[in-house]
Amino acid sequence: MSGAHYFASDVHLRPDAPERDRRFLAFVRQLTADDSLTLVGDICDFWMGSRLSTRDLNRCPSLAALAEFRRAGGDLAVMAGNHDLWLLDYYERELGATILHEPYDLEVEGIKLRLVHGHLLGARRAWKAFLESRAFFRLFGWTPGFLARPLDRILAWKNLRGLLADEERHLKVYRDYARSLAGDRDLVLVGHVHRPVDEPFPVPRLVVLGGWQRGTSYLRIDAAGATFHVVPQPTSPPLEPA
Ligand SMILES: [Mn+2]
Repeated sequence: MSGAHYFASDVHLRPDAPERDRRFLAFVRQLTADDSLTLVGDICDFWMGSRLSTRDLNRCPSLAALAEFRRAGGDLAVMAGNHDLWLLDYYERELGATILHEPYDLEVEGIKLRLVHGHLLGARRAWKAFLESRAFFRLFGWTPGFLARPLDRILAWKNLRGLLADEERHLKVYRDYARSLAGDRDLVLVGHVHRPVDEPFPVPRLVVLGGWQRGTSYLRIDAAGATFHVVPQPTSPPLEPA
């Protein structure tokens, strides 16, 4: 019997967000060895990759559950986002994940999919591109904790100020991108923007997987088709930038 194929992105695991980790853990634990899970970027927040050791990462319950899912025979594939680009070696070596490079095309149950994280499609600001450089990654990793935490907050605040405009700008780019694939792809699957979106028309269908800060969202494909699941949290924590 063949299982289902699941897609999620932008969980943004971080040590100071244990509730997010618990929800992702519950999601990973309900998968069976017949299932496939494809993670479309930013499963870990920048903080995880730049400041935690491999041993610390392996202690994260939901990351350990991903490794367990893989060991049990589940199929795990990971695409990098702008936050976890530097964790690809970790995902491959410690979790046993297959690394996907964007844009990535696959066909599941007869549905032709295009996968991209979304930050490279042309809507991001130059200062954010610097934050994704190896130089900034190293710098942030070396910054003492008493400076790194306020810096992390300032960057989050600077991101938040333009959040809605930023989301709209990205969504417009995503829609144009999806339209450009008409006739070639059936479903364009994107992350990065933390708002879950499912626009079946015009074809191809555009699904923005959405962040896990304020809810749980994932796409599930089985023989019956592709279903987008969104479960908002009853209490909403503050918005967080992509
Ligand atoms: Mn992102």
